[in-house]
Amino acid sequence: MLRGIIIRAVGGFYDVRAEDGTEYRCSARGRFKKDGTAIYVGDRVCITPLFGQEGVLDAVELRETLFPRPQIANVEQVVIVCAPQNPQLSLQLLDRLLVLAENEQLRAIICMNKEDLPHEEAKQSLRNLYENAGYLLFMTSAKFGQGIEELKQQLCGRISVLAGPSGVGKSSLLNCIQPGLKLRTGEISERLKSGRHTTRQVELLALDCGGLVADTPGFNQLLLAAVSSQRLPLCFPEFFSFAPQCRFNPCRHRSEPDCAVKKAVASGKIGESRYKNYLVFLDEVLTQERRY
Ligand SMILES: Nc1nc2c(ncn2[C@@H]2O[C@H](COP(=O)(O)OP(=O)(O)O)[C@@H](O)[C@H]2O)c(=O)[nH]1
Ligand SMILES: [Mg+2]
Ligand SMILES: [Zn+2]
Repeated sequence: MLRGIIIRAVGGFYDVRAEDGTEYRCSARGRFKKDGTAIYVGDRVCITPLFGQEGVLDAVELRETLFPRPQIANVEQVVIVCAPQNPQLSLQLLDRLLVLAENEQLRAIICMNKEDLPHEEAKQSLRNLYENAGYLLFMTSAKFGQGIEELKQQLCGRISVLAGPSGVGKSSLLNCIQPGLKLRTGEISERLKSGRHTTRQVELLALDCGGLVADTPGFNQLLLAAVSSQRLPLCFPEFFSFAPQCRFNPCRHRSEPDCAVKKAVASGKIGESRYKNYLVFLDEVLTQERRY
């Protein structure tokens, strides 16, 4: 018996990377199908090697987390990639991804790629908003190889997923971090793909420094479906130190009197765009809840 992690699912088979680094193509035991056991990329498993690089999946270990989109088990951190331009920086999309990560209690770090493009304004607002909220912020240029080592350090030994809009350079960054991956890059092919609704399989890529990372295709829309209105305020870490001073507990920080979070926004201690996006999301999740 060998322990390993499922890195890919292909046509009813599971590719498992064993602890010694060998990959095995495994079929699942019939009983998994019979008792309807869900098996995801990222699951830790036990396998029995057969001949060559083939094996049988014997057991699936208890899953710690399941990242919703794409579905990957046991992800520890989300690297949210953005760019100062091309595509234009969307703070709302960034906040949305941060909320999704926080809601799953995953570590989130932010990477502004395309540092070679004019970026002073974007960098300043990212610093003010997100370093204040306690997030690690990295500046990179996949084009010129800048900041790659620092970002790589964050990926080594962890299971991560790269998220962010199409065209910001996620695949390019991974190609820099791990030469030899040869991931397809380029906005045009990406757009065509999403236009044709081709689903790309998720895959965990192994890094030489240890650790696994999933590249994700772009998305058009990202709903906060799994987030409740009670949890939403807890997905904004910079609210934590103020919320206990609100008159109401729990407080939605919207129309409640004597709200310490609103006061902190007014005095500039909490970023205005963060708070504005919080209100947008609150509306969204309340509407969702009313529907059910
Ligand atoms: N100027 C600049 N262009 C980049 C950089 N990184 C990626 N690109 C380009 O941006 C486009 C999208 O890159 P890609 O890696 O496919 O983005 P993804 O959709 O996030 O995976 C490609 O044309 C890349 O060559 C960078 O650091 N600077
Ligand atoms: Mg890509
Ligand atoms: Zn409040």
